[in-house]
Amino acid sequence: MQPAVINIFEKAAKKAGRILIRDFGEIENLQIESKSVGDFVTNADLKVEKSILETLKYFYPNYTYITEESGIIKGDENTIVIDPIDGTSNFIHGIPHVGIIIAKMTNDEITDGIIYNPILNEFFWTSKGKGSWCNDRRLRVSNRSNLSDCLIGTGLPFGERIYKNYLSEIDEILKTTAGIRRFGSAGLDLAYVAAGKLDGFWEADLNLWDLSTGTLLVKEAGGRISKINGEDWNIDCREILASNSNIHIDLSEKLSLL
Ligand code: 2AM
Ligand code: CA
Repeated sequence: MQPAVINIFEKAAKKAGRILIRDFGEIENLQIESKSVGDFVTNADLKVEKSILETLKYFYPNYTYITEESGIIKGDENTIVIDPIDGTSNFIHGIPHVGIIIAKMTNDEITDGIIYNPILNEFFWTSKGKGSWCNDRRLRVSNRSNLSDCLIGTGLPFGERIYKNYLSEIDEILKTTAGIRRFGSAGLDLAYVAAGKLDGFWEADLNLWDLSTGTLLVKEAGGRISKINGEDWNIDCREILASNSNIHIDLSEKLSLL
């Protein structure tokens, strides 16, 4: 049974998802405004976020909202984090790997969240103690324990996000695993770890809205999250290492060798 907060998030995401689908179909007509190198904000991001906020504010008028496009809307201690389109570059290029992310946080802890890909009709949800789900299916991380069998997701940096060790990280992971995937939505990548499709995932230089729901999805599906060096993750961390638990220490060691 979905908790009430998830029902409300589902309502908001599915309504906004219709706007996203319509604009995805008309991608060529979108006016694109440049935010910074390689990062675009589209009309769709703004429209989708506006629609989500409209629905959520009806049910939770006094909450605090942290959003990618509208910034922070200050309210009480209950906080909702929103990413209207995670995978904006995919969206702009007509690649259907995108998600609407909504998460609830209390006392700096993520307690509930959803990621909805309206194009593939995949609705991921999770609540603390209630497991992780995609549509009607309960999710469980993979059971692989040899790195050499494992498929690992990451997000390659670009533009201003380039950092010193990224090529050596990739070199180390390519040499010791079954390969790397780079899908372009950190939220869905974490959902794929929860679903057992990816065995692990790491990325640096992210924001809370990218990571919010995904971190709880992984934990509730039996996986593990941490900083890349293995230290505890918290909502102020901009990086993530997620895995099926079995390979967590191995992965962290490979990525911290550098
Ligand atoms: P977005 O699509 O909502 O922007 C892909 O590597 C991941 O990084 C996505 O989750 C993407 O979220 C995020 N991302 C893209 N550009 C970024 C930037 N300039 N700074 C931080 N995160 C970014
Ligand atoms: Ca994002």
